[in-house]
Amino acid sequence: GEAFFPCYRWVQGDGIICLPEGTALTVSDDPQNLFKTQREQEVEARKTVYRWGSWKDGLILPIAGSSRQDLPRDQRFLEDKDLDFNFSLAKGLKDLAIKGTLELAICVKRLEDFKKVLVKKTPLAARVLDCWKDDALFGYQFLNGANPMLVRRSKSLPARLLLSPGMEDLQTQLEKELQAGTLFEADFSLLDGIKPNVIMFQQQYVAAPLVMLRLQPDGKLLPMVIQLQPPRHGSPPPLLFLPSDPPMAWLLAKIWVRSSDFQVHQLQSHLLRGHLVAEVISVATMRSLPSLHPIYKLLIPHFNYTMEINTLARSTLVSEYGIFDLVVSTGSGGHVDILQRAVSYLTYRSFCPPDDLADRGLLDVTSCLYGQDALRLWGIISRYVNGMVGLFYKSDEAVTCDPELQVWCREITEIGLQGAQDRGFPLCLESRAQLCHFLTMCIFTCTGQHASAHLGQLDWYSWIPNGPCTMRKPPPTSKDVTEKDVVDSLPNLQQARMQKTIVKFLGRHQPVMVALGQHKEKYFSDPGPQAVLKQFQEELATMDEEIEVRNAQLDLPYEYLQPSKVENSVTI
Ligand code: OYP
Ligand code: FE2
Repeated sequence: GEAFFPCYRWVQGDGIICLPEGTALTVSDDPQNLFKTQREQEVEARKTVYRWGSWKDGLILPIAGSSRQDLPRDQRFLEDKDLDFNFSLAKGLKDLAIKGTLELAICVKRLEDFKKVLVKKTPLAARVLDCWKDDALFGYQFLNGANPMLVRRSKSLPARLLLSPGMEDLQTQLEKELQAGTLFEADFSLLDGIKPNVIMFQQQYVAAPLVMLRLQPDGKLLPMVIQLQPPRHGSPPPLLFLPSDPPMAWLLAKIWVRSSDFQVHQLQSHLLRGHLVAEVISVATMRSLPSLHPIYKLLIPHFNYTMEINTLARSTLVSEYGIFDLVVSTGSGGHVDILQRAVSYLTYRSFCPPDDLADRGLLDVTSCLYGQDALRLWGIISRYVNGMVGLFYKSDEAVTCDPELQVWCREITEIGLQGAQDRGFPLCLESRAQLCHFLTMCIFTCTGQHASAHLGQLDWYSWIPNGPCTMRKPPPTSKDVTEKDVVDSLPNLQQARMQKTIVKFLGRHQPVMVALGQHKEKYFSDPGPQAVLKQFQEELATMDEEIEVRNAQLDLPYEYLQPSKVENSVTI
């Protein structure tokens, strides 16, 4: 979108001179304070237009306003985006209504019947349909699927994993992998105790599984055991499911994990860590930096449309009677509890892939393509940011002495993120290096972080049993499981259709899209910053080509951090 830039002017002789729009100045670049008042006025005016709102207690802050009409004019979708969004959504809902009435007679009796609600397939979605029962594809998704944010290398056997007598073999295998450093875990404890939804008078169910996996020398991650619920005091230890169990029992356990991953992925990784954190950075920047500021000019392309898409999500997706309440097992309040719990895991390190992957023991896992690509993209963004910061800050003191920059940083950490200094976020920036790290995190969050959580939806959730939005039976308490038990546990036809409609809508090709670093607006008129941007674009192009080549040689391509597919901001 076109950002609004007021004219900065000053009096010279008897004329008034206007600064060219693309001029970037920090406060100390203006020792005569020619623009001091204008800067202050612009920020004051912005603070009245961009006000923090509150959606739910205990969450990070959104922009004020409950509908898209309440948003500042500069933040609204332009006509092309608006038409595409409304039209695609209307078409999806219309198809849903028509099919819903034409096919009333259809019922789902076999797992195969879910093919009746299949989206036009991507190549990867076709593979999911063929191989979704394979343990290898189940394990693969933790590294390179829709949600690569949960799995971590085990440092010890998780306390919740109670191995009853008779499980000595498993115990030995787990310990062997642990010793070898090849034991991994995906723990969904975030969902423990979450109140499940009731949909059309029918109770839905939520579990909080733990999956232990082993990494093979060939890079495959394979499940060893699934525990669907944490142990309860006074109850017998929860059943453990094994690959050697009767196939339907093992399949149902894996489906429970996939449904849990759907919840954690959409709420924690996608909505909270992608959409809502990007919004905090956007609102804080609009509230604290004048348009003359170089960091404002650097960041502004990464905020386009974020406030409107998030306002839409709050008013239709996670609202009362919204999509979550209608068809998702954690809807009707549980989803808000999950978001609130997830806030305490918003650590600074977890937003910086070099730190996050180190903490999760994934740095040297070359089959984690998400991790490899995230590191590379982080590096490219970091060099871009370093180039820009180097042009405008000649010393660490220049950073510490930029009052606007310091207020901006504090606005993000303390206000927008509601006290994230307790989670390692900075309250002030003490050096150029700290500033660069923080800015890299900001840009990565608004681009790669969201892309890696958004772009997998169509591939992995088109086949409903691979990512069911709800479960209609409690987790199994015996290994005596039939196909009917599995089908009765999965979403019903209406729920499956709604999942298909929303996933198709969110995952469809975006006709109105600006790729990372490809914005056309010239926010800087000087050749210096323009050269730094050009270098950024060249590095992105190289990465893009190399991923293309790599993916052509792979059995399963990983595309979600390919620069030409990553949007320049969170817009969908
Ligand atoms: C906004 O039917 C957005 O009116 C998507 O969300 C869909 C709508 C409105 C239409 C709702 C309607 C944009 C942005 C976002 C996000 C993150 C969370 C995504 C969760 C997706 C859940 C899919 C649920 C399937 C059953
Ligand atoms: Fe998204």
